[in-house]
Amino acid sequence: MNIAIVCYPTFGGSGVVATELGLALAKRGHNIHFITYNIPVRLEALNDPKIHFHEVSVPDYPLFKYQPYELALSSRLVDVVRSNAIDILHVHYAIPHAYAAYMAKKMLIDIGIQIPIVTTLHGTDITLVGSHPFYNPAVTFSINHSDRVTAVSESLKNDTLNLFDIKKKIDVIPNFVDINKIKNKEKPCERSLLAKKEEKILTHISNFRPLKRIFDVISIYEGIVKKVKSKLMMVGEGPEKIKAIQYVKEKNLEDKVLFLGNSNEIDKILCYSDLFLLPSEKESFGLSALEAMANGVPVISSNAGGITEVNINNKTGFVSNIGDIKDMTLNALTLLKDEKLHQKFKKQSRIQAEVFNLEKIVNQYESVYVDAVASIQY
Ligand code: GMT
Repeated sequence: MNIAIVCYPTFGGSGVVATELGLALAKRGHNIHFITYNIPVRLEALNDPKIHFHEVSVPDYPLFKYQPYELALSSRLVDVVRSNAIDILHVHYAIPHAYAAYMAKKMLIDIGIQIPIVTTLHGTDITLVGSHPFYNPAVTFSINHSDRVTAVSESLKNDTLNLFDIKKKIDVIPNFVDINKIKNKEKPCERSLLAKKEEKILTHISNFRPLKRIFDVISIYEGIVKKVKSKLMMVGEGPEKIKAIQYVKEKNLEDKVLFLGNSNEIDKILCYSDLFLLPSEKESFGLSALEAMANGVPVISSNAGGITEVNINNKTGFVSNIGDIKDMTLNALTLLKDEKLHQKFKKQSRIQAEVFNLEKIVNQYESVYVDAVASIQY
């Protein structure tokens, strides 16, 4: 098939899922056309003849206070679909992608082309931004006018049904991880550059937005480091980072809390991590937690959204109420102080991650595509 994928090209989860999906589909022989405003961060394979990138540019015009990205995107979609005989348009993140796709679909009908749209809902497009009254009608409309709709967790599906007036069936297709890629990389982890032999390593990866509660991450670590020699790796970039660095300085923890910035080497960092911390306020799935588990890293998390569909309490880690720093600290200490239990949880994390192995999930997307193409009435 010729598949067009629209996503955000950033380090956020939806862009990562869209990119990894495109790469996996290309390996299966499909032609993949990414349409976005920058090359997606995990897209290293532009030399693969099956992968194509189409940039969306929005020319600056002084009359506009806000540049009309969705207008430029929908025009670009028309152009790419027409020139590349695209069979299916898969948009990740409803805002404004599903809306732009609907406009493109209508424009294409005018020139005799029928194209099915698959919309994948990722999280904040529903739970935070999309449900705002300013956007709600447009998001509801775009979802209801997609040919197929998928959500990355049961929790996100339920949130969507509760927050919008949805007439469309929503299929849950969870996020995925390439277990074989991780297994093939397995070799001794080079942790000596970051921590001493006797120190444990705790890791947090996110885009440092307020809903990730990165101050909870640091507070949990403050409780841990009093009892267990350890370091905290903070991976990512985002609005709360500067404040967090300042806080760490004030607490004299600069030599213990390392801010590593954005990284394309997540597996390398996770390979030497002992625990992963994810105390989010909202989290439709928690892809970073799944990536941690696939690397055998147990997760200490909140019970927000779909996290509990990934991190199984008392098996792959522990789950606490949002904001319950004390409980999360005690849970982390339980694992860090009991080597036998820690090893058991590491093994169970790897096993649970297999549920979300890439092959299985990509099959599900492929069958959604086949159905969507078949549903188009000529
Ligand atoms: O919050 C992020 O890290 C980015 C955000 C996005 O939309 O790009 O992530 C959402 O989608 C991810 C992939 O499906 C999920 O794993 C995250 O849980 C979800 N984030 C939230 O719901 C806050």
